[in-house]
Amino acid sequence: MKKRLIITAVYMLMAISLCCFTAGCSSRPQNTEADSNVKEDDLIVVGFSQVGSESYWRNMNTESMKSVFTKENGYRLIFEDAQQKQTNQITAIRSFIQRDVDYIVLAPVVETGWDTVLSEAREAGIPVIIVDRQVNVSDDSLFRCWVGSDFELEGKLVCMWMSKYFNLKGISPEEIHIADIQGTLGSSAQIGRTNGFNQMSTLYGWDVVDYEEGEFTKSKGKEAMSNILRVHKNVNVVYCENDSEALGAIEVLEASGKKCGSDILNGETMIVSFDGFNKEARECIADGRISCIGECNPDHGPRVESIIRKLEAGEEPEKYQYVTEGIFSNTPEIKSVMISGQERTVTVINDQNK
Ligand code: GZL
Repeated sequence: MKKRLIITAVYMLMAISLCCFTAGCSSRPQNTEADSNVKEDDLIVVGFSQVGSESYWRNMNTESMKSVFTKENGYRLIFEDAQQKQTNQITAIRSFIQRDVDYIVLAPVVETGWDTVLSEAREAGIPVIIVDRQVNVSDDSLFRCWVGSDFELEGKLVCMWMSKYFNLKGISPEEIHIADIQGTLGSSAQIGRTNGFNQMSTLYGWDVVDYEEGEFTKSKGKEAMSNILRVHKNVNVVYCENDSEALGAIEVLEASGKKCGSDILNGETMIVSFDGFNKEARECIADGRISCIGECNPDHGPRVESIIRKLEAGEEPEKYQYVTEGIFSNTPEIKSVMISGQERTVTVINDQNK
């Protein structure tokens, strides 16, 4: 009898704990199939087509997007790296359409060639947000809005800084022999920075000795610098359209026995650049090998997320949203630069804040 009672008690205890477990009495949160479906259904699905991973800037930009579009923030991010090929971006957008994402975010490698695939997204009723570089389309209703940099202004600001520096040091325009290592041809960043450079170098009367394509990469920047040095022995300023190119140019110049710095009247070669968040490039500012960097801010994740929040709330975001950016240099005497009525402060980079 006693044995049966014990067995009965054991069975009852087992029954109670089984009941408790299935009814969610356990301390562990229940993560049933149904719960996870509900959570997945609640997430906003964002398809992001990224240019590639060609530069330190691009990787920071990717990190910024990934750090915002997380499950904790209510998103499921589908990330596609295009390795700097537009065909890969078009394929990615079509896959986003097939998967019926809620939003498509595109960082376009170049400005043209987007009308057809963006029309397909519009037909599918999927809003498109353009980030960083711009698209040149026949109908700007093909995207809801764009957020990024004013690349032509970036170029003008860096050239204005150079002009102020040359005046400060008594260097006449005739003594300037400058080359432009361009970014990916046809990208907004290249188009804008080259346009700014062309307008200001003409205005100041600088001798532009060469243009070489650097594709925003260090390796192509090295190739471009070698090509320039082979033909133009008098080049004494190199305008690099991003930091990765500048680091490549410095490597080649130093290997050829040249010294990179601002003292061009004593044979140094001045390097200016764009981006400003690459640790190596900031060290080059602190040690004088890079004289000036036009800021190009990669932190677009929060900006794009704020746009999506507005769209989710039924609001219409501003069509073109420009990021305000400054200048980095190692010359404390130049505190700001003014262009087309816009003043930008110069942040001096040194060993303490590099
Ligand atoms: C600019 C961005 C450019 C960066 C480069 O917003 O498109 O592309 O300046 C990057 O570093 O490769």
